[in-house]
Amino acid sequence: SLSAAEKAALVCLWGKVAGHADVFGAEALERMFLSFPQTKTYFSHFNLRHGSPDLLKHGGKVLNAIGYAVGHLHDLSSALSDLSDLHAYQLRVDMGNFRLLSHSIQVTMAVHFGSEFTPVAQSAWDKFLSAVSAVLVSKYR
Ligand code: ZNH
Repeated sequence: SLSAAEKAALVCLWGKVAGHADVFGAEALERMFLSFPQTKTYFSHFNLRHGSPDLLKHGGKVLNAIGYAVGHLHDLSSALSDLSDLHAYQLRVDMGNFRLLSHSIQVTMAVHFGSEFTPVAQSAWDKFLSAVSAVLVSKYR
């Protein structure tokens, strides 16, 4: 689980992302699609070009869900229960892809926050995004 310093790092950096969730989310998605092209197969109905409204809208949804999770660290499984149903029963995204998105989100933060994205902050985000991903795949069978 997360130390007090790690929780503080999550809350602090989320505070800086919050007003720009769509832009951060779109950048994370774009990085994921470019580095791991197989992830594009789930989004054949989207326009994936740089700056497209589809990317901004979906990026905002994904990052705002992550922000919601930052506010519910003590109870991630119930906070993310509906999203977990969606990913397990409807979307059936291959589990391996969650690591790829988590990585892309961390690279996006590193680029925007530079030295503020300290080793402690990065490891906190890495653990937290793994925990979020674990909930989202918890109903797979
Ligand atoms: Zn997911 C959707 C989140 C991962 C794919 N997602 C979604 C949404 C959200 C999310 C919020 C929306 C919902 C509604 O609308 O209701 N995701 C999320 C998160 C994560 C994820 C948080 C992690 C962390 N996903 C993922 C991955 C993938 C995906 C990895 C692949 C690659 N999603 C998806 C899809 C969708 C979603 C496909 C649907 C879209 C549309 O719109 O169509």
